[in-house]
Amino acid sequence: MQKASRILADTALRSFYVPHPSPRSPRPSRAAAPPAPRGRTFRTHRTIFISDTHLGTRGCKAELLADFLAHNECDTLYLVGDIVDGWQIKRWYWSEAQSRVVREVLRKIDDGTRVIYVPGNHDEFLRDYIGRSVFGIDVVKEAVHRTADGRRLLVLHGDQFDGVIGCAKWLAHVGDRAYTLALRLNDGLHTLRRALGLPYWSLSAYLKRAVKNAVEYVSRFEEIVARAAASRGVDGVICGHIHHAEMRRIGDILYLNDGDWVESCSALVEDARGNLEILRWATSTPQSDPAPLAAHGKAALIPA
Ligand SMILES: [Mn+2]
Repeated sequence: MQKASRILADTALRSFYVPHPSPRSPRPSRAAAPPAPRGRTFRTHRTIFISDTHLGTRGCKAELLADFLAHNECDTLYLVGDIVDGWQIKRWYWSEAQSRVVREVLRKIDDGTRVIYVPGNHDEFLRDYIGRSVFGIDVVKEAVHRTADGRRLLVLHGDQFDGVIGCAKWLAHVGDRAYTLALRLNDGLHTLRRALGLPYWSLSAYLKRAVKNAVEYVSRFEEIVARAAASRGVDGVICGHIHHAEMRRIGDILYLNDGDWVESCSALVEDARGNLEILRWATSTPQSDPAPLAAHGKAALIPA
């Protein structure tokens, strides 16, 4: 089931990734980037936040990530945890595209970008290096980012709240995509079970419960993180961990999640004036207005 949904997701992503010649090549030193997908342009941001890239696993959408890094420059790059997946060391997977991701980050450092790394749970081995600079990357436990318009945003990965959420994290990974697939499989499964003389069992009902639980997990995570930020007296919080990009106001706190590079291929960017925006690199639909998201963002996840 998980494999099937991954194949489906991969296929969906590939269909968006149409190789297209780059409109221009601004720097000769740029690492060998793949051709830009249709409509991609080079952009410069004040700050880029990415997390949950899970380098070292097959799940990492390294092609898209390297392409994103090649087309988006910034003064400061925050790596908000789960960048390298140390949990997969026994099933380590590395590809040319993943090397390209590393080269793009190092190239940014050479070009003057400050890189700040806030380790997560999958790369907790890097917590031994907190307070140090490793390959020109500053490793910190957490950070307070000040936006161009003066807001103070707490930057942390988010795994520190796992213990208090109270429902299983893996359920959060059963997304609506899996549910859509399940609806299609359900009919076939029903026919098969009937032919075998087995009673009716609804795969979609099973997954609907799982998805409902996932939605509950996500909103509880968001509320707990926002509450922690409020107690710290900051204006907002930027995190990752749950692979669910979001920008919404929770009470007085601006909650921002930069998403992931396993499923959604999303990043959070800040421009020179302090405007924040979620970029979705696979589909290229920017999300910059927090208001409508709060209204129907998660409700759409719950199947009727
Ligand atoms: Mn994590």
